[in-house]
Amino acid sequence: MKLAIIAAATLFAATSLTAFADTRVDKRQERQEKRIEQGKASGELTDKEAARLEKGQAKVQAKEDAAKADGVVTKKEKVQLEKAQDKQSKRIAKQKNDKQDKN
Ligand SMILES: [Ca+2]
Ligand SMILES: [Ca+2]
Repeated sequence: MKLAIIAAATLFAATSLTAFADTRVDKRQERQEKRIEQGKASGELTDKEAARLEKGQAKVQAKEDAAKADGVVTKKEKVQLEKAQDKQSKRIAKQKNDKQDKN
């Protein structure tokens, strides 16, 4: 009986953690990572450009971690994260379409 309760509690904790991680912000973050990877592979991004963009990704991630640190991502924090991602998205697009290619 006790074990069942612990198991249920553990499952619940794991499920809510997954739900928490499964946010729009995370999905966008993942997509942006892929866009950078793709840009590296196609040569649209030079190593320098890619490194800079990766740094930007890390910054957004740090912002996300900070927003989550107190256990609540408020509406305001969400808006700020989206804004940071919008900016990052534009930077990726710009670097992929500028004249500096690897090839
Ligand atoms: Ca480029
Ligand atoms: Ca917060």
